[in-house]
Amino acid sequence: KLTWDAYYDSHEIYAWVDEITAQFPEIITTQSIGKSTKGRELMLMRINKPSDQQKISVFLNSTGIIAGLIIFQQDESCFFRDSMKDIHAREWITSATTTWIFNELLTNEAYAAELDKFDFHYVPVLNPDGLAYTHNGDRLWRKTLSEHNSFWRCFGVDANRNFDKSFGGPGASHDECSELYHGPSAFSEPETQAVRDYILANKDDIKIYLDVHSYSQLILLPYGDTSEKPDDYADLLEKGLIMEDALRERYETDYVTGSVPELTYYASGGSFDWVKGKAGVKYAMGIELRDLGHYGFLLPANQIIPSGKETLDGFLAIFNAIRDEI
Ligand code: 0X9
Ligand code: ZN
Repeated sequence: KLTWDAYYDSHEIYAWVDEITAQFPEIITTQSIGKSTKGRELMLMRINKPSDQQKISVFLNSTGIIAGLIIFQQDESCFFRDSMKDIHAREWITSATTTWIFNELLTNEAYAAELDKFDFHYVPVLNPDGLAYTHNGDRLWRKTLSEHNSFWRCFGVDANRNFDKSFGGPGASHDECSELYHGPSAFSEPETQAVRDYILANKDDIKIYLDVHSYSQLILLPYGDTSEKPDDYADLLEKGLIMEDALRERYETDYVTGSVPELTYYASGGSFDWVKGKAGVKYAMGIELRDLGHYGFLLPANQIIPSGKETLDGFLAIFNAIRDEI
């Protein structure tokens, strides 16, 4: 039973998925979109209220476009290079925040109308192997747990350098011992293959792709592999700023919106770069959750619910703004 006053491993998160799916069988379906290197399930929740489907198909017929379909990709194993100076931990706040958000959307009557408007495709844990390893091995682990060279001692690939957009370009490492190792080839990891295949099968429906990370309180816009911006960057920036404002309202938590190199560093082979640049999903972006580095990855669990509340505010603001536009 998740209580959001502690951080959990994937088997506990999946137990919550099963429980809430049993509680709302008419709204939620789950499916496996693949298996991790170590054989863990890569689970996707579809949160799609039947009445919504009616309503959405009307929108589809009248405007040509359906209400937003949203994917949250969880990359459980990332950290900023400059955070090496801090006490390190993992991006545990990402799954904690998004599970809280979906629990709230489903169980708090105040959000019933919001559920009518969106068809969510939600991956609670994209890197369950890495997450398990942060709980029982190396708390600082960022990568997957795949082994690509039996002659060498290092393992794991940075899943967020493994997508096929400028694969092996700036901000990724050829060194398999690096935290930023891009892998032997694009989509070498079962975790990134699962996202690729699901997106390619659903790209005409998916209007928003949101990649959730921590930390730094940033709304990251494409691209990460180049300082060139997409032609429609102004649209993404406008929506990002709407999310930024909504995130600030409740607790005055400051988020900053901008392109990846403007706000951080070059990062090639990133998931939302591929989703926008190759799969053609217009609103593909990322968010780095709390905090600004005081606790960093060791964010106390008593911040999970506040993070959930403000992030839900931000998500609803941007999803509705994009839906209104469509
Ligand atoms: O470096 C990353 O993968 C992300 N930051 S993190 O500290 N969570 O590791 C930023 C990724 C930027 N996204 C893309 N280039 N698509
Ligand atoms: Zn990350």
